[in-house]
Amino acid sequence: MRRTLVIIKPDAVMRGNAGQLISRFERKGLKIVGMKMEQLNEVKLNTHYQHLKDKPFFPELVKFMSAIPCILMVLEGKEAVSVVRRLVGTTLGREADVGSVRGDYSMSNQANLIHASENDEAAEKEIKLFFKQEELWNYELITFEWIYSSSERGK
Ligand code: IDP
Ligand code: MG
Repeated sequence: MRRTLVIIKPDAVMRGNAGQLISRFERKGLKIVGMKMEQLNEVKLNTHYQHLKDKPFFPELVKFMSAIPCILMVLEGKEAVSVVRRLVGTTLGREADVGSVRGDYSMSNQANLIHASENDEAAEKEIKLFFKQEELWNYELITFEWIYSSSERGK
């Protein structure tokens, strides 16, 4: 099983979409192992969006992401990183596949409701950046028995 970081961005919180978005992850069969609300500061956003620092839209992105609190989640499942990226859809909401979060809710290249880690390496770094060890919960999700085959669960 793998873990990935999801941020429900300020636009989704402000538009009242958080519950519906959390539901999408639950109904897919992902396990919530961490969840909290936090207003992200510039220091953390500089680290998180390091790869975009030289882009002209970077200052606007930081302003948007720090405007109000976000909801941060860590989700667990088999190949969780790529599964969640597909559920979220491509960056530009206007062109994202219908059925994906961005395809269903977004018209924008910035206000696209959700951040999801891009690969396993990024997920590990991002989870460390936003969550303390004691904020990640180890519990058995008994529905996994009905979500996966026994060989997929490694049992
Ligand atoms: P991703 O969120 O799909 O992984 P990235 O390229 O990593 O996309 O960009 C991070 C975030 O920066 C995007 O989700 C979006 O909010 C914002 N962003 C990306 N490209 C643009 C742009 O061209 N204009 C404004 N904001 C952008
Ligand atoms: Mg990205």
